[in-house]
Amino acid sequence: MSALIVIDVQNDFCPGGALAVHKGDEIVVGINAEMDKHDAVVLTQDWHPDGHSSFASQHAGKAPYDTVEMRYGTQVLWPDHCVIGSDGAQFHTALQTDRADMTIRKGFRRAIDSYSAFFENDHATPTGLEGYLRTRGISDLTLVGLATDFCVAYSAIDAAKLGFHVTVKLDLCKAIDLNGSLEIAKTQMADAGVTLL
Ligand code: VGL
Ligand code: ZN
Repeated sequence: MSALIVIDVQNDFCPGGALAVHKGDEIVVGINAEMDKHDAVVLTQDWHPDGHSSFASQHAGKAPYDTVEMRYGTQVLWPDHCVIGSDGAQFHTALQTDRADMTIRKGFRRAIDSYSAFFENDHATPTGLEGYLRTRGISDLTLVGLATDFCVAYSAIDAAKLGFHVTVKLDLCKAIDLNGSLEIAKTQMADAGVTLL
């Protein structure tokens, strides 16, 4: 059984959004077409409360894309994005959300970010997605969405570590690419046993 995991195809990650990924909207048609090739479709939604600790606006003297040391490790600081209930947090209007069996939200605890669909950035607090997939008998995952080098990569690596067979369709992803982060993410995914297509 296979699932398509669609990572964070939300307005704020598309052109015109608060944390726009270059050409982020261009993958939507291809993602819709991919949905029918899988037994299950899961959407993830970045979902931050106002004043989330990953927002640069919450750290005096810091700017977006600076880093800070959190209790759980180094955290990149972002522009305010995907605030709960905002337009930016909604899925891109062309995404076929009706086809989704479930939507999993992440990043809703103020003190900790969650790039991965499986664990928060402490690599320990589960989102519950693993249980959902296992109880449905799903062993094969295809990941697509935004952004390749953050939420897609973190999710893919965690999924591989959990024992799922994981493929990332790079043509259905777009990257932020901060200081070479795309190349690093690709190497880390490959090292974790993720198939990159
Ligand atoms: C993401 C940065 C902050 C992502 C989410 O979806 O890749 N990146 N929040
Ligand atoms: Zn976020």
